[in-house]
Amino acid sequence: MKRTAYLGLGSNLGNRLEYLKLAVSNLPDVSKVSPVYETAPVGGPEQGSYLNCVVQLKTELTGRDLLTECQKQEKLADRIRTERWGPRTLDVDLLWIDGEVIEEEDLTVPHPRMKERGFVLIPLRDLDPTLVDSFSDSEEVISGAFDSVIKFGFLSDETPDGE
Ligand code: A4P
Ligand code: MG
Repeated sequence: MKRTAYLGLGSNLGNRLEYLKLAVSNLPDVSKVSPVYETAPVGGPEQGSYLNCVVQLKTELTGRDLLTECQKQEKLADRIRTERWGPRTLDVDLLWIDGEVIEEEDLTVPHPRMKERGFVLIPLRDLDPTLVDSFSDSEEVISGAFDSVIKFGFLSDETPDGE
């Protein structure tokens, strides 16, 4: 049975937009892609701003399969892991799978920090406002991120109707 899943993508090194595009074109079962936002870095050392977006999948893949897909895209982007929350060519996080909770040593779903982060909630809300409204405090997080999460553009050349 196909379920809805959301992945969060971020890049703050090199050609940031190209890294996001490449990942979206290689990910399986993509059904929708949010606009791209330029976002101030949260946590970690002093580093450049990120481009972030969220991707919706309609997929039969398990959470474990999806984590493997996320890590495959990071490898393709030549990501080198230095320090936690440090700069990266590509970070792909598994945010959410409809109806599923996973608590394993190397995989937590829903993503443990997603509900505190404007750079996740704002693009996720573009794709699924009902889901984001169901999180307590999401309005406060989103209004607090007003200055630090700025619409940058779209990954494809087509803009959605009304934009
Ligand atoms: N892991 C556990 N659960 C998950 C999950 N749901 N999705 C494990 C993905 N990975 C998950 O991740 C560390 C380990 O988390 C993995 O081995 C995986 O098994 P990592 O990608 O190697 O390291 P990281 O990304 O530096 O750490 P972490 O804790 O995932 O960081 P976050 O919370 O993802 O934050 N600021 C802006 N503006 N935009 C950003 O995108 N990203 C971060 C990273 C910090 N600041 C940012 C941004
Ligand atoms: Mg990560």
